[in-house]
Amino acid sequence: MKKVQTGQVIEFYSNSCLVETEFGQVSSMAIKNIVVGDYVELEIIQDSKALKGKILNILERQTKLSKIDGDKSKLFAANISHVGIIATPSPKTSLEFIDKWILKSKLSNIVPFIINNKLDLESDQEYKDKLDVYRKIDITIINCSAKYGDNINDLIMFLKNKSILFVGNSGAGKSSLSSRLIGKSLKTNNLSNNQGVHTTSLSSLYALENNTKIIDSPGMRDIQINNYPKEQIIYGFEEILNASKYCKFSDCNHINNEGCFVMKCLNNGQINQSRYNNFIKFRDDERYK
Ligand SMILES: Nc1nc2c(ncn2[C@@H]2O[C@H](COP(=O)(O)OP(=O)(O)OP(=O)(O)O)[C@@H](O)[C@H]2O)c(=O)[nH]1
Ligand SMILES: [Mg+2]
Ligand SMILES: [Zn+2]
Repeated sequence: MKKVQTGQVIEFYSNSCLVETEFGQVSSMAIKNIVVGDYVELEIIQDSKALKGKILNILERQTKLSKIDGDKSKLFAANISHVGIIATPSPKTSLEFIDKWILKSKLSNIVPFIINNKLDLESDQEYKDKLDVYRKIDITIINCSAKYGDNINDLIMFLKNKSILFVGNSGAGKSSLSSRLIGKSLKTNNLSNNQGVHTTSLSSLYALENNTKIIDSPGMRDIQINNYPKEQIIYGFEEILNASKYCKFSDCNHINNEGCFVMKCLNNGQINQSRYNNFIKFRDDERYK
């Protein structure tokens, strides 16, 4: 065995991490700024019992996702190709949550899609109609039930050759879905039992068949988007970006300028009201600055 190997970080703790290599999983000392999904070079140290690793360096990242911690931006996942936004009727996923993740993914060169989970629950028509908005703007939506397995095969086919980070509110079913796909039970956040909850507290990457990699992550109460410059917000709203090319003035604010094509599309229903509202809110509202 060569002393220096490459591998991918599948779990990360405060100062160590687990790296998947050709020779199995190697527990390693971490170096600064390592995150789940990173490809690393590591030196293998033959301990008396197990293989141990020492990470030497991080290979160039294809994509990065970061979150805001205080006033600093902190990386939390690397080399993701897709973000799977898990939407549920209960707990009810807000369209703001979905729009924020679409924005964040697009600005990170990652493809967002929606997993409409808990298909088995009686879901209200209003909720289904709400999600339909995204079908119209070319975001893939896959309906499934992580709990009962409905439609899981469609999801498996879609996930082929992709590296996916599952995001969703706590209780949306990220761990249930990961368990279903891995075929092994992970601790889930059982909302109704009284033996305590199992909210995920650590991101873990699992390599599956078909060159699929999934990351189960802790539920995020909120995601911050206030690190993005005002002019970039429109890139999370492709239908608005496309319409804006036909506005009379190139510096149109898309609110009350003469000849605004975005407003025209909003008024004739081609642009959805909630998408428009979130665009204006993320761009102009002080709470997002
Ligand atoms: N009815 C129904 N319940 C589901 C489905 N998927 C998950 N659940 C339930 O929802 C609860 C939460 O599921 P988890 O998988 O722990 O949710 P999570 O997104 O991992 O939650 P956090 O780790 O807290 O972020 C559990 O009680 C699951 O059994 C589903 O398709 N249908
Ligand atoms: Mg979980
Ligand atoms: Zn305009």
